[in-house]
Amino acid sequence: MDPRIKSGGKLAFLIAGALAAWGACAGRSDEKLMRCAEITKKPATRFHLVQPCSFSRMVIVGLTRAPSLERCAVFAHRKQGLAINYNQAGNDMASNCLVLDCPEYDTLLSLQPHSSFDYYSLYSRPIPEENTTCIPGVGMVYLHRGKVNYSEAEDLCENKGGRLASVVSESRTNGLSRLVATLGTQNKLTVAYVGLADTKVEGQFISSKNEPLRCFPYRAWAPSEPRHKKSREDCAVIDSRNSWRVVDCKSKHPFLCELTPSGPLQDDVQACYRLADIKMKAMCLARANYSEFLSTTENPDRCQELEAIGMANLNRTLSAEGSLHNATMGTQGAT
Ligand SMILES: [Ca+2]
Repeated sequence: MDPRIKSGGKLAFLIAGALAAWGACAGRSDEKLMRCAEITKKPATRFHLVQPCSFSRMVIVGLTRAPSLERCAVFAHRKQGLAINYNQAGNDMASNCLVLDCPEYDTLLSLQPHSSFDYYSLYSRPIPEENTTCIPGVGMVYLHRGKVNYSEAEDLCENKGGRLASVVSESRTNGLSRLVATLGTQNKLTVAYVGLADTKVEGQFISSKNEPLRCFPYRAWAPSEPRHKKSREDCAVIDSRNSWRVVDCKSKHPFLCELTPSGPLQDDVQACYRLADIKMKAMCLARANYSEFLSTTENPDRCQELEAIGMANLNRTLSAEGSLHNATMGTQGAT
């Protein structure tokens, strides 16, 4: 989470005012605007164990031999993968780190049982939403087809567990634009709100993650954009032809919401450890997708043991019933 500038203190108020005067504070809220160096240094998002003893058939975009899950995760981030099949006990020669372009997201039912691989994803919580799609290398994106104004779009997106989609690279812009194209017919230009606005300081565009656009080299403004004819033309839409445009923030459009990669809250895990019964504890941790317990890789028979107590199918069963979703959606907040 970005640190917030407290609104209560007079000193903080003066600092915030000074920052605004320098043209450095132009976010939607009072959240601190990120510096370019902070953006490049942001820690990579964690991969979470979603299903032990399972192998995903999503498209492999990279494979390597990795001595640890952490090294596999570093490799996966380099390949812009969103999920991993990982075999910690793999033999010395074979690739044991398979990077996937997208996570399993409709259900977990397309996972195959496997005696040595575990399936990890950046998105540990089930994503049941019908209008959510994977953009390979970018992330999970929810397209809201109903028309709302920009601030309604921000709120609805936040309620979905995300932020208005970032457009700061070519792969993002083109992937999002393809989704926008599904809103209309081939010859009709369609648009949707994305996370880019210059609400506070004219001409200084900020992403929904409080990242200044000037920190990124990529631009996709349509010809004669960004326009500033009216005072409220501060909010960006992406069109179905790979371009960004500025519109009146009160105008109503569909929007694109990028779901935040998610993991268990620390509190969930701590609550699980307070349970005395070993099976209850394992089930609790499986619900929280806590990897260290289930990925006890020193034990070569762990998959058979998990199968025997029904653990290997637990998430799958719960997910199919929708109860895992209910159990985990109450724990908002990403790691
Ligand atoms: Ca403007």
